[in-house]
Amino acid sequence: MLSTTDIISGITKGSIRAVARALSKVENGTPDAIDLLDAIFASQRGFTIGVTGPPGAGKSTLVNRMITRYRNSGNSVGVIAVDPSSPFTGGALLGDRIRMQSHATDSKVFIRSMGSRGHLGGLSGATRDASIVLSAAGYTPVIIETVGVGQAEVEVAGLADITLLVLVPGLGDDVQSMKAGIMEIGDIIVLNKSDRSGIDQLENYVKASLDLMPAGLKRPEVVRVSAANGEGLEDLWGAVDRLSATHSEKDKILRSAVKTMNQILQENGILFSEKLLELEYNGRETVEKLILAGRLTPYAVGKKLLERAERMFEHNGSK
Ligand SMILES: Nc1nc2c(ncn2[C@@H]2O[C@H](COP(=O)(O)OP(=O)(O)OP(=O)(O)O)[C@@H](O)[C@H]2O)c(=O)[nH]1
Ligand SMILES: [Mg+2]
Repeated sequence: MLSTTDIISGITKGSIRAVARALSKVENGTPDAIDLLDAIFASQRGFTIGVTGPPGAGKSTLVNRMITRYRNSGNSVGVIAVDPSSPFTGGALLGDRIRMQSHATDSKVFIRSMGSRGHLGGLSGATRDASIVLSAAGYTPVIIETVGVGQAEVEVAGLADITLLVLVPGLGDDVQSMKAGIMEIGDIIVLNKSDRSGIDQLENYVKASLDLMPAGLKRPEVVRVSAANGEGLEDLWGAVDRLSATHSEKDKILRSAVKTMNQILQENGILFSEKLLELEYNGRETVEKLILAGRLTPYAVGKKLLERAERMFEHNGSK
C-alpha cells in the first residue's frame, strides 16, 4: 500500500504507480484526494489541450499524431479520453474508440479513459483533477479527448488551455443543427479528413458561420488537416504553438487556479462561500491574490472553507 505521502512524492518523481493510484483517488473522490491535489498543485508544469468533436471525426487519430509530435521533442505526454455516455471509469482498459495503440508500450505516454462515475464535481471535476495529477507528474502537454458537442463536452473543453474543435465533411446537417455558439468553443477549428470530398463546402460553411460571430469575441483559427495522411499538420502545430506562447505556463496554471477554486466551492456546495471567504481570508480579492501569487491552492481554500462551515454547523447545533 502506498500512503498519501508516498503517492505525493511519487507523483513529483513521475512514478507511474503513484500516478495511477492518485488518479483512482481523485476519480473516486476519496477523502484524502483534496490533500493530495493541494500538495501537488504547485508542481504542475505543462499546459492542457482539449480535443472535442462529433463521434468518428478523427479526434483519436489526431491525438495520436499529437503524441508523436510531442514525443519527438522529448516530452512525456498524458492523455485523458473522456466518454460522457459511459459510466465506466478508471484503468487502462480502452475501448476501440481509442486509436493510440502505437503508443501503448511507450512508458512516457500515459493514457487514461474516464467515464462519469464517482466524483462530486461530475465528469468535468474528475477530468480537471486527473489532468492536475498528470501535469504534476511531468506530462506535457496533457491532452483531453471528449466525444460530442453537447453541454458536458463544452464544459470539459473549457478546462483546457487550448481547445481544438474537430469537424469533418459530410456532417452536413449535424453541423448545422449544432447549437448556436458551438463554433466558439474552439480556439482552433480543425477541419479533418481533408482528403475527403466535401472539405471545401465544410470550410465555406464554417467560415460563413464564424462571420456571424458577435463582434468582440476572438475568432478561432481554421486549419485544414488530414490526420490520416498527415497533410496540414504542420499548420496545425503552428497554430497550437502560437496560442500556447501567448501565456507562460505558470501564468496559465495560476489563472486557471482561480476558476478551479470557484468550481470546487460549487462542487462542494459551500453555501455562503463569499461570507466564508470573508471570515477565513478577508474576502475573495485577497484569496485570488494569494492564489495568483502561487501562495495558496484552490484545494487548500476549499478544504479550509469546508472545515469552517462544519465548525459553524456544529456550533449552531450545540446551542
Ligand atoms: N479519410 C480519412 N479518415 C480519417 C482521418 N482521420 C481519421 N480517419 C478515420 O476516421 C475513423 C474514426 O477515427 P477516430 O480517430 O477513431 O475518430 P474519433 O473522433 O476519435 O472517434 P470517437 O472517439 O469514436 O468519437 C477511423 O476509421 C479513422 O481511420 C482522415 O484524415 N481522413
Ligand atoms: Mg476517439
